[in-house]
Amino acid sequence: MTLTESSKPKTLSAYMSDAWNGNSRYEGLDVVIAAIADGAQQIQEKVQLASLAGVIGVTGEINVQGEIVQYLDTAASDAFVDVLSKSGRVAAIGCEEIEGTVIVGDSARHNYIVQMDPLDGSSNIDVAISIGSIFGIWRRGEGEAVTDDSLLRPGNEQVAAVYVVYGSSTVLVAAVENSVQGFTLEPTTREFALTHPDLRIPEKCSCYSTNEGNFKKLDEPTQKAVKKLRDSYSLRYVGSLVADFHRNLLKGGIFLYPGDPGSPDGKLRLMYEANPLGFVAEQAGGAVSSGKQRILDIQPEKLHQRTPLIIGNKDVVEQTVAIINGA
Ligand code: AFP
Repeated sequence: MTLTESSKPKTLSAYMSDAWNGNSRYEGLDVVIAAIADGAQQIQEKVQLASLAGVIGVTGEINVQGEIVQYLDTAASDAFVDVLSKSGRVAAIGCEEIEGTVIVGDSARHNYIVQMDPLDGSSNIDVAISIGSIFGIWRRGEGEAVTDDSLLRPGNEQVAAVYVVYGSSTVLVAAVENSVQGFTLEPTTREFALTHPDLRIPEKCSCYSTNEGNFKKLDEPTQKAVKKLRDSYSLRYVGSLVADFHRNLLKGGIFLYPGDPGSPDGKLRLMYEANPLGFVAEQAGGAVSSGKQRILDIQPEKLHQRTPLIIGNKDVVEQTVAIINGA
């Protein structure tokens, strides 16, 4: 099938320019998201090569499974720090792979703060399963000093969130207030094209996603909540948060990684997993909770802090949280 000029989907850059041009709230945001799209293309190529690395030994450095994972984690972190720094719009970056704050610049143009998980689900790399990258984006206050603490902002102050899934296709989802748009990488033009406009989580929840292997560790009310989900929905669990979340956003579903008495804060990270995906979920009509409160209202204390995460269809998240709290 040949697409005529008029039937071609909008590119990411055309979309951003049409949607945000002249809106001071999003001044320079297109540059930040274009940088993320650029980094994502670099990582997508490396992820595809990684599947070959174990078999044909692409380089001496990346011929063992663990080393491929480590190599790609570092490569993704370096690539995104590089493109975001060069964008000229980012003042500071927080990253799963980096202990402290990466301070980039403090001119008036450096008006965004970004928190990222550059390669989510990396233990799935060498088995050819979808993985991804996640970004939360905050505005830096006018004239605000850029310090190590610049990253400690609650999720409810995010102005945008982006994630990328490297799967059977490469998809970039970008959310701002009341708007979630999905773009697919077109391999011949190397452009992201608007394929999933105005995403809303479907009314009907069709599946639940959780690590069932952890069931015995859960406290009794959380076990009750999981049992209720088992009785109501199909189980779908990839083990890459970004891939599980993306499927649930498109098809309806709930993901939960609760805490347990041994690890009350669960496994997932507040700043670059729960907050950005929570922002996307809410803009798409869904909900996000730690089991105690809305994720986006948590005041962060540490860059790499963990949180239990319950995210997806609003009614099912609310029902699950109620059961966890003794209903
Ligand atoms: P890896 O990056 O170590 O693969 O962890 C992925 C992850 O942070 C998240 O993407 C998954 O949802 C979750 O962990 C899976 O954790 P379990 O393996 O404990 O189910």
